[in-house]
Amino acid sequence: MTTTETSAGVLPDMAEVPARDLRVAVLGVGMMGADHVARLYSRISGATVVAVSDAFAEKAEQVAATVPGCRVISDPLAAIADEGVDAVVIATPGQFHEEQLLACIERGIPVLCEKPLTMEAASSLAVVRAEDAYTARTGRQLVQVGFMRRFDPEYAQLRELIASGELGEPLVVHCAHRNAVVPPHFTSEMMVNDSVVHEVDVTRFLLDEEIAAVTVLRPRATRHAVAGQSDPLLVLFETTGGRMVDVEVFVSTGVGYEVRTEVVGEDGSAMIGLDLGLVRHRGGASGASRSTAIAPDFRQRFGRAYDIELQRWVDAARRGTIDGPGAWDGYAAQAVCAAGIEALRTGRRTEVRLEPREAASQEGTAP
Ligand code: ISE
Repeated sequence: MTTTETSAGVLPDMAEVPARDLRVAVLGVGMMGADHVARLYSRISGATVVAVSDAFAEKAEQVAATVPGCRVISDPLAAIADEGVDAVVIATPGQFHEEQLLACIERGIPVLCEKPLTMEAASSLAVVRAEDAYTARTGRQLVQVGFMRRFDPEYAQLRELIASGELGEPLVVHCAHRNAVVPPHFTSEMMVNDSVVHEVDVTRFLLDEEIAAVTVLRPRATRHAVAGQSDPLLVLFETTGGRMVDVEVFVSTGVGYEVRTEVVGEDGSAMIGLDLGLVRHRGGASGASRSTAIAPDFRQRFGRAYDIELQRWVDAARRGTIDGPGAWDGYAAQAVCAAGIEALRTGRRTEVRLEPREAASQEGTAP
């Protein structure tokens, strides 16, 4: 391996990709973590899952058994510190992310962290600053946040279309984010923090500017809403450039997973997420009908996005860096969600408090 002299000492050369696979530890193997393990094992090249960790030992054993040679390391911090681990995927509950991210930065290994980056804007900012210090010494970023929609081919196409100028200036964005069903503990706050957070990132990704203020309205609730929940919600973002984005978030539709985004510009509009795959025509006693399939949940709708996200992350991590939304993007999303929660509680328009960015390198890379 060649090396580079820096003020921090001698570092392996970034451009050099090691011949062996990236040895990955996956922390948290609930629905999302287990999905990442299966994907890394069966569809992604250049990586091997060498360890998993989970608060539920039985679950960890079960998932480890699906990958030859995979160990269970019950303490996630021990997994991060393990000499046999080159990179980490964090899919643990959000309250554990800060400590685990800081440990990855401390050890200098790349990490892909499922959203939220951390639970509050202040702790996300602490992660940004810790990584800033590492980047200043090495020129590398380590933290990538799992906003998978950026890797979805339709979102990528929409972003390119906006950037081409063909729509003129984008003025308004309409978003729908619908889940068929959510677990009984899913509160209205979670509708903002867990669901609308994706539209926060999509807005920043498509429009390339920050969100300045958030308003949340509560229409009449569905009779299927989880007890105490306001479902659906209408959320309005105002961006620093004066554009507006409305989001209908509706998490108990009983229908399927529907995520649509329409950008309206000065010279035209464009929409993604219509699920226009196979269109089927059927006859029947009550008349002929036409139908298309709707994805049941986000793992199907964004399956291709997860594949691209993980493959690109593995390729970058083998060079000791990231390729996608970074810690700053995770922090900015948390700051907007904090304003969203305040707006939900007070019913008032709430301004987003975003600290100044100190290191431009924290922006992550636009996929
Ligand atoms: C979940 O955590 C996700 O990230 C899904 O993309 C979103 O649709 C769902 O509402 C969230 O609970």
